Amino acid sequence: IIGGVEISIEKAPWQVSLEVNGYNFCGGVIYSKNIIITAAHCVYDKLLNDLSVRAGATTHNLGGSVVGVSAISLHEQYDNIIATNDIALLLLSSPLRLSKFVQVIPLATEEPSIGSTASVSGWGYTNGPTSNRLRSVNVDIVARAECLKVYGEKVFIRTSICASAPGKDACVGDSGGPLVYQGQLVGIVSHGKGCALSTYPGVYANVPTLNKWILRTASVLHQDEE
Ligand code: 4AZ
Repeated sequence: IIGGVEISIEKAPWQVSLEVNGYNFCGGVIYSKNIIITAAHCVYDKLLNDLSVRAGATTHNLGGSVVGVSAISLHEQYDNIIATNDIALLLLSSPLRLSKFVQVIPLATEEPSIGSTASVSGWGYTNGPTSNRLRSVNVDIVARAECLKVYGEKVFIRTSICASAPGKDACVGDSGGPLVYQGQLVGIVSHGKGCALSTYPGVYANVPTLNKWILRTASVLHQDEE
């Protein structure tokens, strides 16, 4: 997170840390007590047995509760070269215990209007002294035409949404984490050219346009578990 502030997990209790061998490498979002939403590029090359999810922790790699992953569903149209449809669901091997620090977030069904201020959080690169604590920053929803112009129609598709603010952005390591507007999940950190470059907004998986995919895929995962 570039240009943000430290927050405690109670301010973003839907945020989780994805870990391999106890090491944080991406973020994720609590969809239900059994299902995490993340970026496909975070998990497409991972072995199930190596992956774990830490919930309820402010400091990455410390505290909260750690749970294993029993299944991964990648978006069928995820493109690992250009990161379109960069979304995946993880089925947890045991349910999360919800608390003040561990909460589900509802999905937005409509895109916020241009200029709406949303917030993004994570343990990623800060462009400053490294912090092990969760950080958050406010970014504004950018007009689709603007992102189409800079990223092109192959990369910036209907299921993408972008956001930016001067000196503020998500960055490496924040991928898979939440973009939140009015208490609802509107995006999943995906990619961008650099971080906080003035002409290149951050690109997110567009949750309102992926809503049906998330519901359908989650219901299949929930069934598989029974
Ligand atoms: C990354 O490499 C990454 N500025 C994530 C987000 C952004 C850029 C890169 C957005 O994981």
